[in-house]
Amino acid sequence: MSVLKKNLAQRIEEWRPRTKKLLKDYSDVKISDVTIAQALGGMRGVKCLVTDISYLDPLEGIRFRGYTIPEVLEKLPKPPNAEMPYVEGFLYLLLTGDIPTKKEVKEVHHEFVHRRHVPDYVYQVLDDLSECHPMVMFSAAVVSMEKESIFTPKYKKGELNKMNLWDSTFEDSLNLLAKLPRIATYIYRKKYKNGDIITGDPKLDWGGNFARMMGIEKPYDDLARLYFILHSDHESGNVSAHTGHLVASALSDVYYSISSMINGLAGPLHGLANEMVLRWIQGVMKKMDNKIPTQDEMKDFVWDTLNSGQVIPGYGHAVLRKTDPRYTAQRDFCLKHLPDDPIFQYVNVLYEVAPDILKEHGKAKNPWPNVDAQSGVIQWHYGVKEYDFYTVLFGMGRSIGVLSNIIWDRALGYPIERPKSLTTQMLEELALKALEEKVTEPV
Ligand code: HAX
Repeated sequence: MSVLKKNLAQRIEEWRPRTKKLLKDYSDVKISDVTIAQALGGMRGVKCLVTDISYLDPLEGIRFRGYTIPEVLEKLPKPPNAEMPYVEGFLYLLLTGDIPTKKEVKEVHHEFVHRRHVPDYVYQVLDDLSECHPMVMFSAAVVSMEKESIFTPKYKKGELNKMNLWDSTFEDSLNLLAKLPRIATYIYRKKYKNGDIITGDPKLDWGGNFARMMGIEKPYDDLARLYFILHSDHESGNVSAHTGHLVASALSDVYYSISSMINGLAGPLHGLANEMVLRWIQGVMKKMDNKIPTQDEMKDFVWDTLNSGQVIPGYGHAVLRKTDPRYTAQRDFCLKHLPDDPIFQYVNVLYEVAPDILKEHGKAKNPWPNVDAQSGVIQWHYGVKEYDFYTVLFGMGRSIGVLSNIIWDRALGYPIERPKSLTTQMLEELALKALEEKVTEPV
């Protein structure tokens, strides 16, 4: 058994009694009330999911296993001469909660190398779908590999029980993750580089090999590592993470679950926002004839968008109430590596004016930028100018977090998800009852 799997098994054994005790002794302790606004409003703020992989504080931003983004970037081992940590080490952290040693990271790397072969039929699927959106290709490639699942045949043979469900889920997850850099870069090179495919180098780490197969020079490898880490997880309630968790809760294997999570990520209010940001910025650039706008000029563009009933892409968030630290981490990367990039200048001017305008506009609860406001500009700078591909990159990163969650969901025996629906009439009756109770309250 690999070191990662052995340590994970130990953590699971240690953790299980905590979940069991909560269920046995405290199952009726209330953690949330649900209002009509929440039932009709996308369940905002309803506390009804549990994950220990990451936690999103509205004012502080994301912590992965208790570590902030700067802490993760500082503490995790890095490849030689690299600025950013190994994705392999980050996976180790998400799964076990421990900062791995370099030796442990190397072992995960070897696991990935050993599992990275992509079956021929996947290339056939990708070739056949090469006229489709890259997210369609990505999702289809993942689900086409369902027949590789180790979990599903074991389940059918009756070999799985609540104690060992996680084991074959772990195997499927590592097999899938190991193949993602090859699949994503094949999509990119097939679609946008005349099918000129670049072979991988097993000596390189997940992020480094991805950069190589994209055909992009340093420091794109560091950017890739940073990007995948930042996009991995944002606790469980966002559309992609929740979809992955939900589908997996029916014990669909991870190929089905990750394909579904990719489909959720494809929407413009979620993962596709990074593409929308760049489209918006470049629309402004065109109108400005590439001249960097003054703050006043940028204000006019922002108001024009708002007045036409559109959202400012890359701004706002359902949970966050400050500048997304994932935005800040990418901004720091830009300040170091591409401070003079013209699109980055636009992103900066937008940052200077948009929050105040959104506050004045008075609708968005969070006027600050999110992760997507900053990610497209870096891709563009390094030559990835095909917007449609950006969400595939997001999907690669998000797979790391969602798969870690699914493994733990299975380890802790989380059941099939099944919230309860009400009808509009029932809501009206509840509203009336609440009104009557208010009227008859003693003064
Ligand atoms: N520009 C203009 N209006 C905005 C806005 C923005 N950036 N963000 C929110 N609003 C509006 C909403 O459309 C909503 O208007 P209505 O009442 O007319 O429906 C109102 O403000 C209240 O919305 P909210 O409660 O602040 O935000 P939600 O939780 O409903 O939605 C979104 C969160 C991220 C979807 C939203 O802020 C948005 O559409 N932002 C732009 C798209 C974007 O950047 N998405 C990426 C988010 C991060 C992510 O998931 N990445 O994958």
